[in-house]
Amino acid sequence: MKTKDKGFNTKLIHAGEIEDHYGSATVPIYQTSTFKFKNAQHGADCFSGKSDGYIYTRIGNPTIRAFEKCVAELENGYDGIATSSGMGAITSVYMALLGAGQHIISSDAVYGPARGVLEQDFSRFNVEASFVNTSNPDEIISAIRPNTRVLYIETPANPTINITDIRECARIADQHKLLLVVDNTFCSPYLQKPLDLGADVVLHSITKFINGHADIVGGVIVTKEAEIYKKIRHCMVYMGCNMDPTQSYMVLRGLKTLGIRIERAQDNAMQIARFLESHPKVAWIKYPGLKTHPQHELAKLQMKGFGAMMSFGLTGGYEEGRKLMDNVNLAILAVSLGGVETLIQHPASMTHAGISKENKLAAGISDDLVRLSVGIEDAQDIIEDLEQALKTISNF
Ligand code: LCS
Repeated sequence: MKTKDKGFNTKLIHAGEIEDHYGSATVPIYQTSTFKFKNAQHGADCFSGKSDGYIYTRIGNPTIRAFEKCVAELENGYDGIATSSGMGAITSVYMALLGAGQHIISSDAVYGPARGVLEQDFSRFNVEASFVNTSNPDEIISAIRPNTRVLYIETPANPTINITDIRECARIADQHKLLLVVDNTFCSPYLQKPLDLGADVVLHSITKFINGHADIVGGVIVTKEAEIYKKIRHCMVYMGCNMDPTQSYMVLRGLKTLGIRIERAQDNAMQIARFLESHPKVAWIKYPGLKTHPQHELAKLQMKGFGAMMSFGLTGGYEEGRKLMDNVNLAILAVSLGGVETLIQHPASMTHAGISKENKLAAGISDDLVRLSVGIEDAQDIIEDLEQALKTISNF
């Protein structure tokens, strides 16, 4: 079925659908590593691109293609590339778009390993990286060098919930001939469409909202144009960062409910943010839906809703934050995010532990920061859980 002119929720259910031999209503799992050629000529045609037949699952597979096509439609892009993990997506993009002697500007607050791999690994190949507060366009402009090729942003950022103006970044990127890459994990295409706002590449850890059920790890990249798409696909295939057919099947299933999951999770998140905002033991809270968020107006402009992610600090600081996490019952103390279950974690000692204390502080990742990924349970139950856990800690 053609879904290009259909609504987002219809696309979630039908985009990327394939017609298989048996008329299967859902996309089947083609759990095969390799595909039969009809004859030697067919094999040669598949390799030369004259035939679009499948060759080998690292290169392509019908279940994986269904997922890639679906997300490409959701992001209004040219085509999609599914990867083994979100980091597989990020490193494939870095590898494809950067070379020795070139420079990337990245948001300072990004998922820890997205920064760590540039600092510790790509640096060994003479790729230079600057980390700036991309919420301030002047900082981006000041960091541009003659060898800058890529502007990489995460918005809202993990875990500071800082928001970066995608349109403004696209304008800067255009002017300075940079490629703009946006990690859209915290929003999913339901809430934010970076390619429509001028980005060249959008990527996700599908481990989060896109799959939504905390049962698989994966990633996806969507590009605006064919040329960049080919470069990234080449790197992904040659580095072997491909998704597996069963992973693709799982995420196609999880994806179908993205719209209703996000609507409910962000409705819960707003109620929880209001509860935390007025609690005497909460020193500060960052949630895009609150007027106190410094980029609340920007969030209204570039996001369709405020999402389900928030961070907050306690008046008692680091130690009391840890105590809070030890005393929640319903919220699960775990890293990751974007699932149907509420998760709580402490980035300074967990997801962002690999970043130096100095860089963490400079990026706004304070020791007292607690991150909450709000699930789709009943809001009142989540609030009651946080309330009882907050009672166990001291108020300083
Ligand atoms: N981008 C963002 C914004 C992320 O939050 C993560 C993972 C990744 C990329 C990498 O994706 P992965 O390879 O794990 O699929 N974020 C995590 C987090 O906050 N806790 O655990 C993983």
